[in-house]
Amino acid sequence: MSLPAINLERLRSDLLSLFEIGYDPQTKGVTRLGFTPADNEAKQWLINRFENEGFCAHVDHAGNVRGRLSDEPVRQVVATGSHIDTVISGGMFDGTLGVIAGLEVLRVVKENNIQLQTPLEVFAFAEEEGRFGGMMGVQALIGELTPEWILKAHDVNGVMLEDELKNSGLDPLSVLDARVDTNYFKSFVELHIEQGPVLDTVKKPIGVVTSISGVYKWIVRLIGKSNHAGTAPMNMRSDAFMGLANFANEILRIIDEEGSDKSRLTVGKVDLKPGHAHTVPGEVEFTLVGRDVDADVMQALADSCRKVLSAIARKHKLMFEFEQMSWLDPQPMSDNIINLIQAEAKGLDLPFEVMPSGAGHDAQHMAKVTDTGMIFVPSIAGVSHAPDEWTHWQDIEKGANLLLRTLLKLAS
Ligand code: HGY
Ligand code: MN
Ligand code: MN
Ligand code: MN
Repeated sequence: MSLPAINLERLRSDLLSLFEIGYDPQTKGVTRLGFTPADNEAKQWLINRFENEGFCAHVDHAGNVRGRLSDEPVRQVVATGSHIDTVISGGMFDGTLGVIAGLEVLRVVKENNIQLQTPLEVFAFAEEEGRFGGMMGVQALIGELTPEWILKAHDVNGVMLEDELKNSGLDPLSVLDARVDTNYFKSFVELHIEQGPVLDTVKKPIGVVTSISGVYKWIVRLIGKSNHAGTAPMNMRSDAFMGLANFANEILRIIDEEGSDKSRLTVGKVDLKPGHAHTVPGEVEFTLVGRDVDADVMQALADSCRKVLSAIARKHKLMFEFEQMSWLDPQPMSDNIINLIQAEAKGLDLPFEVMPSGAGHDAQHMAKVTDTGMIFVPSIAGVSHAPDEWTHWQDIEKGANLLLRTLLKLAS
């Protein structure tokens, strides 16, 4: 009997439709920040898709969308999925591929009337991109959130998580009720684009992920003195921009001396205040995101950034402060899932690369509570978090079929 396979046309059609929600024809990118109207619209679209297929779906107290074949009570599930929230002006596949592939797996199970020992559940985890710091949806499921964090969390523009939850029809104080029992998850496998250049370089269609990079996110403030751009002598300024510029020039040295080839330091958003051409900026607020696959290296990077920023503040007569929005440790994947994915890839005659993930993923949290693995498909030229993020459809088909085979093995 031939083994069931995914239907690429259905997968493609769902990905293209979902891409329209939050799509900007100017930038050709999609923006669905966690708990914004576009994100909520995408969640409703997903629930409708599950229900149109005769499946059951709901949004839990933390804003995760969860879909299963039926709503009969279950003690344990084999889970899959990813996220449908995006960065600003993101691409078509980051997160959405894992969710839509999970929906397609449910369709294949139903149309082939496959009987499973353990039910499958597909998750679109809420707020994976860390608008408010961390990965809130999956962290709520595994019990990592506190009421204090929920009530104080805000985004880089000062928008409170609490308000966005209410605007999304969720009760901030019920978010913790999303927590599931520790043995609810039998295992979890996430299909995701690599978002980096490795698979495209080695020309292999599949990545088998061994570990996921850690990531910390700071909001840094350098506070000096606004002053007249014409009269203030250069040596009498407390110019916040010059402090940032000085730090920017130190980033590569910090990585050289404290980091590894997997280390990353990124300043993604900068706010100069007051922001007038004729005024020396008295304040700069910027995001600083540090990453590495090794926890000690990540800590060394953070310590060095703090030291360098303190020295720069003294040199430029500035005040330095920072807020740590999140610190997510690097996380190894489970050996048994890594081995299973490799075995199934061999069974499908798919060449694969065993590799770490430079990007963060929901799987790095799921791995704390259950056997977890990730399957990568190539990102062309390694581009992601940008409109020209792209993956060949035939690679998507290979990755989705490998996910199908792996989940069927885990659930049978
Ligand atoms: O930024 C990341 O690594 C992930 O996409 N949240
Ligand atoms: Mn992302
Ligand atoms: Mn992602
Ligand atoms: Mn991610």
